Amino acid sequence: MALLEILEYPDPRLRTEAQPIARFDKALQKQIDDMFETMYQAPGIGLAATQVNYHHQLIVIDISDDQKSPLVLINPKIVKKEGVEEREEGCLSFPGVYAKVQRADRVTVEALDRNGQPFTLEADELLAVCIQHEIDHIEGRLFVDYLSPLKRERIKKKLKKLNKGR
Ligand code: GNR
Ligand code: NI
Repeated sequence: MALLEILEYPDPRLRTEAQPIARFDKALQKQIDDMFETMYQAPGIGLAATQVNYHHQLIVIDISDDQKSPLVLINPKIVKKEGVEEREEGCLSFPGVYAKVQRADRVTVEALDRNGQPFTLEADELLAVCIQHEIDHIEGRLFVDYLSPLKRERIKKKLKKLNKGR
């Protein structure tokens, strides 16, 4: 397995729209394993392929405390959204940045698993937030897109300052 480099805002590659996955081969299995390793090491509760410069519709998630609930979503589609909830979000592509975002409170998502088998998942609370956050990534959207231009500008400046040190 291998750790992958996570792209950081404002890297323009984070705006790439991911392509659907059609081949469930060995290379895909390795990409999935490498993304889990990268997410657990970060640590994060989700990682979208876009964040590691792989522009295919692939998401890994694990919101458990013990790394025992890995979830793979390939070519995901949200088929139902209910309610509205505002929660604080973070993102591995925005180190140290947290902001409140309004999203659906419950979602139903259809996706393929790592073997290409279709499944449907109903999610609420943190898992629902995470699924929506990750699907945004593979469509080239970022959580700061929901903030005011002023807040977004402040975040951009903060990250620029942090990156000057390297
Ligand atoms: O690790 C993460 N935590 C998190 C917290 C609240 C809402 C969304 C997230 S996802 C984030 C990892 C990440 O950047 N995924 O794209
Ligand atoms: Ni993110």
